[in-house]
Amino acid sequence: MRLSRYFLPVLKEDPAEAEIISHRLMLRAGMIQQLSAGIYNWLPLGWAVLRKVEQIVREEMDRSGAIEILMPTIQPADLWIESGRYNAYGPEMLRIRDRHERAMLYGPTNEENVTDIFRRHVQSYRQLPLNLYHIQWKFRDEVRPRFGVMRGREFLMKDAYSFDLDYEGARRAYDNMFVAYLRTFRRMGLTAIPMQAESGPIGGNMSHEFQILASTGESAVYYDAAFEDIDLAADEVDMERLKSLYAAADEKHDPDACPVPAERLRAGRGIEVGHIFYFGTKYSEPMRATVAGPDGESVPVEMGSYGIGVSRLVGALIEANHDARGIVWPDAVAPFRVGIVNLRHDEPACTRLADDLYGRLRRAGVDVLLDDRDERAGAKFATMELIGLPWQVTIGPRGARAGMIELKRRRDGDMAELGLDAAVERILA
Ligand code: P5A
Repeated sequence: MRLSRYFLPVLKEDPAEAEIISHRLMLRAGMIQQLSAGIYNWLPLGWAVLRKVEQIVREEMDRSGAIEILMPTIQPADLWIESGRYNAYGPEMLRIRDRHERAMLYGPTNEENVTDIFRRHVQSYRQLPLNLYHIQWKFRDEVRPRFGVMRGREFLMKDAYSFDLDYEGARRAYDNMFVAYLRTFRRMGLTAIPMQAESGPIGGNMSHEFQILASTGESAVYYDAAFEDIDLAADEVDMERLKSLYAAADEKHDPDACPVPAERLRAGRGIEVGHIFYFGTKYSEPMRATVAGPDGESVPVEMGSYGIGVSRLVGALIEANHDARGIVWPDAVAPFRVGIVNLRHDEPACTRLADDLYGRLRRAGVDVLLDDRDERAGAKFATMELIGLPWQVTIGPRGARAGMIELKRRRDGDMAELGLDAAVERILA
């Protein structure tokens, strides 16, 4: 992409309304723009990151055996009356009437919707286990939307729903999602700490929150250092060990009763990016989602639901990856892998070299942003630092005449003067 043809409305000043760093940086880097409280436009750079995050979530869900569908954002109230949650959910739910005065709502979650799909199509235990997921916008009329996309009113969630014949099966489904979540966050370069949690309005009696570590996180967490090097590549992850590792939120952590030896206890700050629930027959019973078991007897199906805050993750990733000059994207979610700054677009040697490198990287399948604007060098560098692409290339008149460019790694500032071949090789490595 040529920056002269792109849409990147960066802000020079810190926006006054942003209280936390990720919100400030997302606004300044032209990633998002607020339309109404807690409701955001995703501009090209933000949308590019959101899509990358979404794709990693999707790939790990698919790998876990879950199957993607798409349920609508608008649901009929009837289903929620059937499950008994319509009144229980309260003012967080956006209630709507259509032209026929039928009660509708903008879905804050989809347990009822997916249970309805299930009961219409699945009758036998032989069709189990089943896990259906989608990635869809939700609306929750939060009392205090804040921190940008971290607590929005409209936000993108991945929500999966598992169906099993019995508790044992449901437990396996839960563990399977547990591991898929750790893999998902690790692929984004994040360390996620699973913690036992309250199940709130989703219900049930087994629930874990996944907190990713960031020094600016909302809540204090204490955890066993062993979380940092669990082998997630193995086909069979050791669930017993994984679940036995200690993790506790600030209010639950008791230094005197803590089972982890001091040298292995870590304290950090966390942001909740995922939440999983086992709730048995809470929805299947009132909604009559039953299957015939091996003995022919009809039983309500055992369920769980599993959420990841996809749009929240974009903010959380920035909280975990930034410095004084801007964002520092992990490779896996960077909107472009390389940014090229052509310092002198009026100098043929510079422009030729910039175009050459741009073309070669694109042909190799690399996303590149080329700053070909007629701007001061200082402004170009500031923009590149702010948007935090993993590799920065600077092309100036002196080097260009010798066919040399300067390659810098955003994360550690490591710098090298290289010819084109060597630069391309380093970037592709
Ligand atoms: C699980 C999937 C559920 O809704 N039903 C379907 C269950 N769980 S949850 O914990 O309420 O939400 C799942 C994740 O969504 C993110 N999230 C939000 N992100 C941005 N703004 C919000 N207002 C918001 N509310 C929830 C969180 O990451 C949460 O873990």
